[in-house]
Amino acid sequence: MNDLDQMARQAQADFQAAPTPAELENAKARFLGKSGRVTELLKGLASLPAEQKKLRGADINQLKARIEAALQARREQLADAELQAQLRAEALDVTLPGRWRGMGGLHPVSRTIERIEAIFASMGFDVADGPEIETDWMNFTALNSPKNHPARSMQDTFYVDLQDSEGAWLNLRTHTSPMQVRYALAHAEKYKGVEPMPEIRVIAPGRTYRVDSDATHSPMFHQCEGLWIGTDVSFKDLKAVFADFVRRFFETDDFDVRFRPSFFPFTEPSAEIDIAFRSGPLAGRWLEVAGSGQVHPAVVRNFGLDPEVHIGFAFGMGPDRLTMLRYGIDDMRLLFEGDLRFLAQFR
Ligand code: 2U9
Repeated sequence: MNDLDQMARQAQADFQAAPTPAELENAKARFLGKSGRVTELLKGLASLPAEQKKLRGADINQLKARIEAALQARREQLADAELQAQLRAEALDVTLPGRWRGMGGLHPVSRTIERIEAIFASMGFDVADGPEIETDWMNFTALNSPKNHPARSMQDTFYVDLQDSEGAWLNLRTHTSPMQVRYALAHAEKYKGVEPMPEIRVIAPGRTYRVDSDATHSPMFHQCEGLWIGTDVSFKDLKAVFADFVRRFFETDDFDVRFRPSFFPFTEPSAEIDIAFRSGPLAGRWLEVAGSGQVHPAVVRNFGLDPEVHIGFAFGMGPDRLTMLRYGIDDMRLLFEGDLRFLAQFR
C-alpha cells in the first residue's frame, strides 16, 4: 500500500468516526483544508521534475477525488441519521383514538323521569313544575295535614329562615304534591264558570327533601305524583292507568297488581300499589311501587271545587326506587354520590 492509499484510508476512517456534521467538517479540513494533508501534497509537487510531477499529480488528484467521495458519502449518512432521529422524536401515531372532551349523559334518575313523563303524556297527562321552597299552606295545609302532624316538625322537615305573609316559615317541599296544588288551583281558576270543567290530568316529578339520611334514605330524593280529577273517575281507572304505566315502564306484561289499604292525610280511601313480576330476577316478590287514593274532599274543596261533583284520584311514586328496580341497583347512595364509574354506565 503506498502513502496515498494509506491517506485515503485514514481520511475514510476519520470521516466515519465523526459523529456529527460539525466534526465531519473538522476532519475534512485536516485533509482538504488550506493547510490540509492533500493540499500539502499538491504544494510538494512544485519541487519535482516535470516527468514525475505529471504522474504524481494525477495520483494526488485521484486521491483527492476518493477523499471527496468518502466525505460526501459520510455527509449523506449523517443527514439521513439526523432525519431518522427527528422522525422518531416527532412520531405521530395517526391510528390512536382521538382525545375527546368526554361525552356527557343523563343521570339514570333523569332518564327514569323522562320515561315517566313520556308514558303519562301519551295518556293525556300534563307535566307540572313548581318551586322547591314552599309555603306552609301549599306543602301541608292545602293537603289536609293537621297543624300538629309530626311531618311538620323540625325533626322531619327542612325549614328556611324566611316567613310567608302569614308569618309561617317556608320549607323545602317534603313531597311533590304542592306542584299539583298550584296546578289544580290555576286550572280551577282558568275554567271558572266553564261547564263541564275539563279534567285535571297532571303529573309532578321533582326533587323533594326530608330530614332523613341512612342506607335507604337520602335527605334529597325524587318523587313523581299524579293527579286526575274529573266527574266520573274511579279506582278502576287509576288501576288501569297505573298498570299500563308499569307495563310500559318495565317493558313487560308479565306482572300482577294489587291495591292494599293504607292511609294518607290527603286521600281517603288510600291504598298502596304493589306489583309482582311473574318472571325475571324479581319474580314472585310483591314490590311496593306507589301510594294512591281518592283525593280527600277537604283537598278538593281547597281548590275551590265541589267534592260532590269533582272526584279525583292521586298517586305518588319514587323515581329513585323505580330506577333501582329497572336497572338492578342495590344501593341508593350510588345514585347521589356522583361517581363517574357508576354513572358512565348509563350514557
Ligand atoms: C294532591 C292530592 C293528593 C299524592 C299521593 C301518595 C299517595 C304516596 C309516596 C309514595 C312513596 C311518595 O315516593 S313516595 O315517597 N306517595 O304514597 N302520594 S297519594 O296525593 C296527592 C297529591 C296531590 C293535590
